[in-house]
Amino acid sequence: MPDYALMKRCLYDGKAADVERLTREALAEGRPAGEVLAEGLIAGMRVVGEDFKHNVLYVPEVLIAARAMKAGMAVLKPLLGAQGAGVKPAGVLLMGTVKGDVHDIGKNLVCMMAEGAGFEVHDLGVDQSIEQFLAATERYRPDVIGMSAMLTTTMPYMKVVIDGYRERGFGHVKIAIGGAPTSRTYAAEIGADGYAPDASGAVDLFLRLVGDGPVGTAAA
Ligand code: B12
Repeated sequence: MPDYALMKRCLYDGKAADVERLTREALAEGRPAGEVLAEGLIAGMRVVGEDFKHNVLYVPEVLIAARAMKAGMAVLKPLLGAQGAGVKPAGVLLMGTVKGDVHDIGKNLVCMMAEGAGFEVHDLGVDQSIEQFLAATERYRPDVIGMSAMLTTTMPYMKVVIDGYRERGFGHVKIAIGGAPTSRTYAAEIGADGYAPDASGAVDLFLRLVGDGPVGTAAA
């Protein structure tokens, strides 16, 4: 059994090389990539989040921990992709964290899992304005837009994007939202087509939206 407690400790301490090594070792022991992600990396980041909330950790430490998490995620990425590859036909997904918000760990996980489920994913990155979402929509013609926000101060921008899409004739594109402060209720309130609380829920949601949608390219 991998030492997930040690992995969490190393992530907390920002030891990227150790997190990467422990991730590789857990995989070498035959543990599934999804388990290593959940029990090691996400669980470790949860502790970081709690201590950040209670002012035990500050922004620099959280950034260093986030870098360690990314080192582990880089090892898992091809596997999370491979596990779903070819299993289900999917559509084109455009993902971005909204304007004013630089949190990208959750968004990146969603992108990885969606790629794994066979989506063609275009990741815009963080701090994305309505203009950037629209320009990328014209370029990539996505079936689904996925917006992420981690701050109560940036989540209202999701409505700005949704209203912008409806006003500019992109009303047919399905819009999904996610991120810690958002919810199903909030999605309904701002006119989004769906919400999911985590990366695997996000993939189910995208598949459903693509399957149901008028521009869907595949039946889920
Ligand atoms: C890491 C982190 C940072 C890092 C970000 C590094 C990075 N590259 O992402 C840094 C240090 C930069 C940072 C900065 C700040 N942060 Co911060 N941060 C966090 C922390 C600790 C973890 C977030 C995280 O990565 N979680 C792990 C991932 C896996 O979870 P997730 O993001 O929720 O994503 C999952 C789901 O939400 C969902 N999902 C996500 N996106 C989407 C999209 C779609 C379409 C779908 C369907 C699903 C979906 O699936 C994901 C995977 O399962 C959280 C605390 C916490 N517990 O969440 C605070 C937190 C989000 N930060 C917070 C704050 C206040 C800030 C700052 C304002 C601090 C400051 N004073 O400067 C700045 C703001 C910077 C900015 N303008 O964005 C607050 C937000 C409070 C609020 N309610 O508004 C939190 C909650 C901490 C707290 N409790 O106070 N932060």
